[in-house]
Amino acid sequence: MAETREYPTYDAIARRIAGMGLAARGGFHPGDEDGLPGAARTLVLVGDLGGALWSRFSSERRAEADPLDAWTRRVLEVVAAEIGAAVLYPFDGPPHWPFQTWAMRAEGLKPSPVGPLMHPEFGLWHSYRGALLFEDDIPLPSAPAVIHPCDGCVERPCLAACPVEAFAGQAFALDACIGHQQSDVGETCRDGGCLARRACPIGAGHAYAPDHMGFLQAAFLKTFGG
Ligand code: B12
Ligand code: SF4
Ligand code: SF4
Repeated sequence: MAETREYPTYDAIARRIAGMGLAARGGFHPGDEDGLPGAARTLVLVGDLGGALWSRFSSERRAEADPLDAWTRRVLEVVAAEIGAAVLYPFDGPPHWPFQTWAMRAEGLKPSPVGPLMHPEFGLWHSYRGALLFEDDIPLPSAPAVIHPCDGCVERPCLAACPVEAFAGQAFALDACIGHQQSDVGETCRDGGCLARRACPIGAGHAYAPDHMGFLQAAFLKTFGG
């Protein structure tokens, strides 16, 4: 007789990853059109809220290339094996898995004018670290009706804060941002984190710690700075 596996509940998944500083960020039941590998019937997003992963990552990080991504793979692979899931990562690719589209679907979030999705509590201080795929229908919480704070934000201080107006055009001006960060006057963005993100009042109390901000900017420059 074929072996049957009991799949975990959504709450059990959330509890299992919470100890790693990671959060279950909703999910959905994919169809063929999502082009996922295997026979995936449930996708659960895994992410960070307000830099909660930083302390656990800091104590477990190793001297290796892309340490946060490598740590993420280590911890999620262990969990996935335990609970019968496969894992997809936002940092694999290109082509990249559409994590922001998945997050809009799973949690009802919408993009801010500076790119990252806006979370009503954590503002711009959250991210995605993986997606767990299950070949079974796991009941999921429905995507909440989320208030989008940007809709009522008249002054939009995020847009005015960038010293090189990287958000003035149709697309994010990546070269201008990188050029500024690598220049003699780019220290504030480079070491303290993106000024546009820091100008947003929503979730400001959840802003990442200075060493976390500096780490992310350094990783960004390493990946995209040439
Ligand atoms: C390539 C990439 C970049 C590129 C290009 C970004 C872009 N906007 O295309 C660059 C280098 C510019 C970049 C920069 C940053 N990125 Co980036 N990036 C990615 C990455 C690896 C792939 C994106 C992608 O092409 N996906 C494939 C496409 C097909 O799918 P999709 O993303 O779901 O695309 C849809 C939606 O995103 C939506 N969409 C995206 N932006 C917007 C904006 C508006 C106004 C609207 C209406 C829709 C919309 O439209 C797309 C089509 O349906 C993702 C991780 C991932 N795998 O998604 C991170 C990711 C999007 N980045 C992220 C972050 C945090 C940043 C930075 C803030 C990094 C930093 N230094 O702090 C900056 C922000 C700059 C900016 N203003 O956009 C986070 C966003 C988290 C969040 N809260 O939403 C992600 C999800 C990584 C993660 N691990 O969490 N990034
Ligand atoms: S400053 Fe206003 S418009 Fe900009 S991200 Fe924050 S809430 Fe949205
Ligand atoms: S890091 Fe600095 S230069 Fe780049 S988008 Fe943010 S504010 Fe602008």
